[in-house]
Amino acid sequence: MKTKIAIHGVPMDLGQGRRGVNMGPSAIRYAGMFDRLNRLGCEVEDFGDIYVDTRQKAEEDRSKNLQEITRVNQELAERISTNIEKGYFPLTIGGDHSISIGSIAGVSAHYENLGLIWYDAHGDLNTDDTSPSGNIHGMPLAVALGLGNQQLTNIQHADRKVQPENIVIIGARSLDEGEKKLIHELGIRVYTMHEIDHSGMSHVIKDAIAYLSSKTDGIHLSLDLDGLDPEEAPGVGTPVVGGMSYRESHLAMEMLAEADIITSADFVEVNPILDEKNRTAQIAVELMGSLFGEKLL
Ligand code: 6HN
Ligand code: MN
Ligand code: MN
Ligand code: MN
Repeated sequence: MKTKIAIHGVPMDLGQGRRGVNMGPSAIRYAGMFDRLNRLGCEVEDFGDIYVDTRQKAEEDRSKNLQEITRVNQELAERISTNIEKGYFPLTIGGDHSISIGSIAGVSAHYENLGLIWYDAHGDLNTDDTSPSGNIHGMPLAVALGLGNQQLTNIQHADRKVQPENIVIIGARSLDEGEKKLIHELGIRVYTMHEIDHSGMSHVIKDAIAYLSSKTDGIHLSLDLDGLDPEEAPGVGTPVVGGMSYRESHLAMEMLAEADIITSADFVEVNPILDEKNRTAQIAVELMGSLFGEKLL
């Protein structure tokens, strides 16, 4: 695992319908992110938050708040790209999942064959045409594949940022019809909750690592806290029952740390207004610890 970490906070709540997720970066910092990573021997630099203009205006686009989400993701992509050149591991904290558009765009130019682990209850594979909500946080994986609104797919460069065969989705249990269709058409590997229940997280992660590691030269982890069960991580805007447990999630992070394959990451969708005593932010920080090599003994 790389030890020089660049933190980018994105207080974004325009990609979904519930307020409060803009306070996610602050809650994650308050839960002790810096010290936790620092104690592990990482050299951590916090580059602060990217400004998000939340002034209300008349809706013009099918995808809600498209203009400001595009602008913020463009800026995030540039900051991440610059920091990769400086040798940093980019760790992005949100904010809703629309920020992964910029995060992946910033990372993608630095790898020939970027891999992607999407740890989420959802597929986030909607486009302008298939989205039931118009919320851009349901679209970032489609955008990474070069699908959907062109303003979003054109950030950094116009081509596909990630190839479908380099993607795994882990923990899915709420997929829209258009997303299911796309998964089948593109042959994206999805470990739904069924596979996790059936074979166990250990097997699933081993399989995902084997599937991705030989054909990729870098792997981005995009971790949506709603991948976890809302009983354990309640501070998320789109909770779905029957999710991955706290322990399973730690195991997943520990195995990824051991495999030493993750080259950038996002932790998103922490909503302190919906949380209980900052538990979900705390879990995010604990999972970061495991991802960067923290051990129980
Ligand atoms: N997330 N599939 C739903 C939609 O509106 O497109 C929910 C998306 C949730 C997105 O949790 O990052
Ligand atoms: Mn590229
Ligand atoms: Mn989700
Ligand atoms: Mn998501």
